[in-house]
Amino acid sequence: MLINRFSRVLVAAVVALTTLFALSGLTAAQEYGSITKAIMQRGELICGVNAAVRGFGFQDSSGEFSGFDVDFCRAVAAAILGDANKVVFRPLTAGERQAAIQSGEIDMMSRNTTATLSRDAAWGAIFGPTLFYDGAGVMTRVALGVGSVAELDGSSMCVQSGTTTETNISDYIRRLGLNIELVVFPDAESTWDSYLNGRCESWTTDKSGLVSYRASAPDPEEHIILPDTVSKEPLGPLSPQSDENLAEIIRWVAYGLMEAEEYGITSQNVDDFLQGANESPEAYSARVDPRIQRLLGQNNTNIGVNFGIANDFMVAVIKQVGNYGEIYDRHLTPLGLVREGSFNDLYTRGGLIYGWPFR
Ligand SMILES: N[C@@H](CCC(=O)N[C@@H](CS)C(=O)NCC(=O)O)C(=O)O
Repeated sequence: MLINRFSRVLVAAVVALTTLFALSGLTAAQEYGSITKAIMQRGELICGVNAAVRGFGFQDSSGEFSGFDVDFCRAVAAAILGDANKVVFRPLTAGERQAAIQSGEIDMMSRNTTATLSRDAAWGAIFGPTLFYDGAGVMTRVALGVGSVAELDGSSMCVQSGTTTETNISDYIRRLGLNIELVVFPDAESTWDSYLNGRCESWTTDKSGLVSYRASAPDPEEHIILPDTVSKEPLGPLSPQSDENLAEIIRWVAYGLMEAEEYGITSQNVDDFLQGANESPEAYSARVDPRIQRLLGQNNTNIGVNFGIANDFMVAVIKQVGNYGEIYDRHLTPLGLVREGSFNDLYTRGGLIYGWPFR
């Protein structure tokens, strides 16, 4: 009797679990990652972002976050939860990043963060694809009449702590045999204000950050960004290494945004590429490129189900957030960050933005 009841409970549990995996598209061997599961149960993605760099991650006076990196969090929320608005943004300074990713306080980070070997190892993170290829640079006052970092010999330079910039500029100064005093500040505002107030003759950060701050300066034309590129700064999202499921979702959202741009699929026209309710697979295949069918998870393709999310997750992402180019144009083009001819152009136009195939 007891054994009977026990086996009935066991059978019911097995049936329930099998149904759950069948519905989610995951097999028993690939259970949801713990963070992905928590995001689904909570109904919100907690994303660590910048609050101080216009165009990338910025919090306005009403508390709203916007920017290129912020939109990537929104894209991941659309992929996992079907709704780009289901994000809680956690503002992080440079020095707060490691603890935030290690403590589980955030699910992921999308905040002008450079992928490096030591961060990969020490932060316990998985870096996603590079979304913006950058390099550190130096800004100085036009009035100094300086044309390169070498000409700043004997002066002082403001830099923010907890950044790759801090170590990269030291290496660069040593390499050029210069005597430049580095003055270190804990956040972007104090670094920028100190430079503006004349504490340092120059300041250094990623060139994207320099462009962003210069655009908001009271007198932009009084500051120049020197031609030196101090380092490589591949900027992209990251997530804790304890959840490979989430890291895969992040990776494929990033590549999906790039593929969408490559195929000319935008937030405005994505519906034109979907299979009609009464459209046969043959008619649909004659009308829409099979690469696009897969990107959009149409016509019995196995796409999002591999990660336990909506098979057509890229439809929600593109509809609600746009493709890579739309996101770039919305936030970075207005800053004056010219995409054409840069590393951040699509590979079909000579850049490095190259989405892996949805096959
Ligand atoms: N990419 C570099 C630098 C990123 C960084 O934190 N840059 C500064 C200067 S633009 C910043 O965003 N500061 C904003 C803040 O700390 O509030 C890194 O990953 O270390």
